[in-house]
Order: sequence, then structure tokens, then C-alpha cells
Amino acid sequence: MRVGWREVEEKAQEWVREAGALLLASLKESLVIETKTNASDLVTNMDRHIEKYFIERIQRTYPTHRVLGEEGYGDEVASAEGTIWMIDPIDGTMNFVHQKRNFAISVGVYHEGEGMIGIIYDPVHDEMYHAVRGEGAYCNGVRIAELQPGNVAEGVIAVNAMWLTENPKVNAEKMAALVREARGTRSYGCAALEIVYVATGRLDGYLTPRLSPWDFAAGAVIIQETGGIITTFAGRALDPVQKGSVLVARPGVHPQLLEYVK
Ligand code: 2AM
Ligand code: CA
Ligand code: CA
Ligand code: CA
Repeated sequence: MRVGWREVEEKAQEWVREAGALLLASLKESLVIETKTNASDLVTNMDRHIEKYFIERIQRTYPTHRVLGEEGYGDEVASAEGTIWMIDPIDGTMNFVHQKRNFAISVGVYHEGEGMIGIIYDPVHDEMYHAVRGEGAYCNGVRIAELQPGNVAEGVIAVNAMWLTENPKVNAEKMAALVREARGTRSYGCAALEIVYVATGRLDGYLTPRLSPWDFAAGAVIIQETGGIITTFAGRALDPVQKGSVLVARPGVHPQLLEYVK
């Protein structure tokens, strides 16, 4: 059966926009905030509410599709078979709680391991980034231009200051060298937006030692439609159902960044 991905994307955008409005409205109410694995790993009532909101709609509309969501209300997904929705109801929960900005809803749809749809919505700025495989990437319906080659010395690279301290997957001295070499560094604390900022050219690269499928699924579809490159630190293709390191950059910058994480 030929699946009309464009129709699925339209449906998904409609749900994402509605969910974004719910998040904006919730910023005016008091949130219930809990911690997960450690004191800075936050989750709110809205993370859970939005994930359930998507799962209800997906199950009703596409009963054969599976859902992999950060908060665990979806399916146990061990293989990439069939059609899987990868959902992060709030990417950047700490920003949502503390800053009330710099967070996003991230929805990727994968079919037999291939990214077909990517949607990342920043409700505060009303910016909807969306892509269907092979059909280009868009922000609010306007095509995002193809990325031109660049280099680290003239680039703005998103990093996380924690990796300059300790992380078994990152060499702190090499990271310090990267911070010195780059024109500038930034840290937004929202993986989906950091990937999409590389897609739009606001950033030239972004690297992070450990993301989950719901963090990178949508961004990977969008970045590939703008000619950007996304791999693991080893330079390999991402496994859509596994956690792993992520290095995303415009052409030219990607091979240079790989040298810093070898
Ligand atoms: P989250 O807000 O959905 O948890 C910066 O913390 C970025 O890394 C965010 O996109 C965040 O997603 C993601 N991230 C992934 N794993 C994380 C973890 N264990 N704790 C906090 N943030 C994590
Ligand atoms: Ca989280
Ligand atoms: Ca996330
Ligand atoms: Ca999240």
C-alpha cells in the first residue's frame, strides 16, 4: 500500500499546533514539577498530558502505527519495523519550567527505519518546522534554503558546558580546543531546536554525546532535506530506535567537528 505521507504530515501538524496552544496556555497556570533520574532531570504534568494527547489521536486515526514517546505512554519499541511515531511532548523541559521559552514539540514519523516526516514546533515564536522525505524542509510553509559549505573557524557551534567538565564520551581538552577554534558557541538546552537551527543556518553545528530517538527523530528528517549532515560521533548513520551520540552540521563543518569527538 502506498502511504500518503503528505496527508499524515498535515494531520500531524494540526495536532502539533493544537498541542502547542495547550503548552502556551499552561505557562499561565501553575505546573506540577517532578524530577526523574536526577535533580536536574525535570518532568511536568504537561509533558505527560501532551504525550497522552498525541497517543490518543494516533491510535484512533492510525491504529496500526506504533508510538515511541519519552514519557513512556506509548509502545515498547525494540525494532524499527512498520510505522513508528517518535514523540517528545516537550523538548527542553528545563527551559519550559525556568525560561518559558526555548522549548519545542518534536514529532518524527519513521517507516521501516526511514524518516518520512519531521515536525518541530516552537509555540512561543509560532515557528513550525516541517519536512516530508524528499520534498524539502519548510518553516511555516516557507522553503528553507539549501545549506552552503562552511568551516568551524567562521561557525557558531552549539555545545553544552557540562562536557567541558566530565563525560566519558567527550574529551574535555578537545572540547576546549573546539570552543577556542569556533567563532562562537551557544547552548540552548533543547536538542530539537538546536538541530533545526543548524537546518536554518542559525547554527553551523551541534554536538551532543547522548540523545534518544524522540530527541533527534524529527530533526534528522528536516536537516537532511536542507543538505545538512547528521551522524553519530563515529560518523555513522543514526539508529532510529537507539540512544546515541549526535553530530549535526552544515557541509564542510561536519568533517571538521568529527575530528574533535574522535
Ligand atoms: P528533554 O528536555 O526532553 O529532557 C538538553 O538537556 C537537551 O538534552 C534537551 O533536549 C533534553 O530533552 C535532552 N536530554 C536528553 N536526555 C536527557 C536527560 N537524561 N536529562 C536531561 N536532558 C536530557
Ligand atoms: Ca526529559
Ligand atoms: Ca528531549
Ligand atoms: Ca521531553
